[in-house]
Amino acid sequence: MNKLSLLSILIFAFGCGNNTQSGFENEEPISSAPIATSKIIMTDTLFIVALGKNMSEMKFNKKVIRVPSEKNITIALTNQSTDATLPHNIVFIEKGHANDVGQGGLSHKNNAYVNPDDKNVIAHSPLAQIGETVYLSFETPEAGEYEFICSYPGHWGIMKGVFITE
Ligand SMILES: [Cu+2]
Repeated sequence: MNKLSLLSILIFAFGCGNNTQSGFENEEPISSAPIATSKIIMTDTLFIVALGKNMSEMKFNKKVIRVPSEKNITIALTNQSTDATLPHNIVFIEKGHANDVGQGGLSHKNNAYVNPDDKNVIAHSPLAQIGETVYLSFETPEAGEYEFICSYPGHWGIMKGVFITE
């Protein structure tokens, strides 16, 4: 392959990447509607966005994440915050344990503020800095109602939602 055709491929790939990014920007604003109205296929990726200019505005763009139970899924979390002091992650947890998980993660900065031994944590993403997208693949738990939070210090009381597997 000569250098020119390699360059063309790189430009093409970069162009596609930009198109994908603009798709994120067109995400609907926060809504109480479930993320999926029909069963998603196990190879599907769910795109979640963290938004907000400051700590009082920060939020996930979904209040409810509904997925099949006991399936491998991938979550893509994009941090669209505009404040560089607002890294975010997404942590799927047992219902009612947001405060336990958040407090327990405070001393685990090097593990995205999640205690790796916390039995109330189902799965968690890395931290996404502003403008970044991070990915998390995991097998969803048995059918039931769970929660999701951002475990970054001070965020879990505000950045949270319901995680339903069915
Ligand atoms: Cu956060």
